[in-house]
Amino acid sequence: MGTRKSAAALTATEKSDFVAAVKALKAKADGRNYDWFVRTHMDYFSTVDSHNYAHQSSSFLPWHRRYLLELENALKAINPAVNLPYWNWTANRSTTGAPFTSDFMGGNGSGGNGPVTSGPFAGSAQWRINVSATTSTSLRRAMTLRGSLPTTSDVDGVMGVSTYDTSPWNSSSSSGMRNRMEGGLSPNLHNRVHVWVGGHMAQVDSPNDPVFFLHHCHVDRLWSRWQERWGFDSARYLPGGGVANVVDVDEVLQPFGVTVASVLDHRGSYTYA
Ligand SMILES: [Cu+2]
Repeated sequence: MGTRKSAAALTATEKSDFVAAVKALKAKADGRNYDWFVRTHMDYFSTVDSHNYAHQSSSFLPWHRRYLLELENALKAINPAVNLPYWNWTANRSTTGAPFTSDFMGGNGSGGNGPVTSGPFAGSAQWRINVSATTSTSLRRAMTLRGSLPTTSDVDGVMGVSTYDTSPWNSSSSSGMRNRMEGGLSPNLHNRVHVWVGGHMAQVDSPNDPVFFLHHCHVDRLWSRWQERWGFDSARYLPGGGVANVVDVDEVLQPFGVTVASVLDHRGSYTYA
């Protein structure tokens, strides 16, 4: 059982262990290596078998929860001490503070939408982009050029919405927690962080930036906080069943082969500090 900590609270060893495990996963020749996770996110960006598994759908939160857990397990197979850290963007809002330090995720891109110039993921010799929507082979960021980071009061507002999701269960849902968390509805917690970081994070191949996993870990932590308040049970997830092309609580999340119901209570696998 792992404990996921804030990136701002990691020790020097925890940071270097995490970076080393991520790089070892990237260097793995085949199977579920780092680039498999990038490709899977791209493949599931749009509809697969008439279902929007990963985005603009009720299953946005459970799909990414399982996706993160599979990456964390792949990192643990390399180093069992590693846990996924989260980037609390309501508290850590600087382009030079945690997690964007030169001993961890590295800093901003140069110029407009340029290559990252500091840290362990700067330049294609250290971190080569292999699976991508664009031709750039080095990691890019464009922090602060567009949008803004959500505030604590934005988060508190979303935590207070007791209904998980509402019809039509997509980016047009005009009520419910999920669309406010994902981004189709104000205050838009998740999408705007992708846009704020920019570069690869603003593209379908966003997992090429390792900070993707820290961002989504925080989104998962917020869902967990919401579940603590409103319930981890299956009845709290909507839709409950019978809605065509929407992943309901008893349907399987592909490509992982597990049901939504099986990922709702994560406390047997990991907890948040
Ligand atoms: Cu995302």
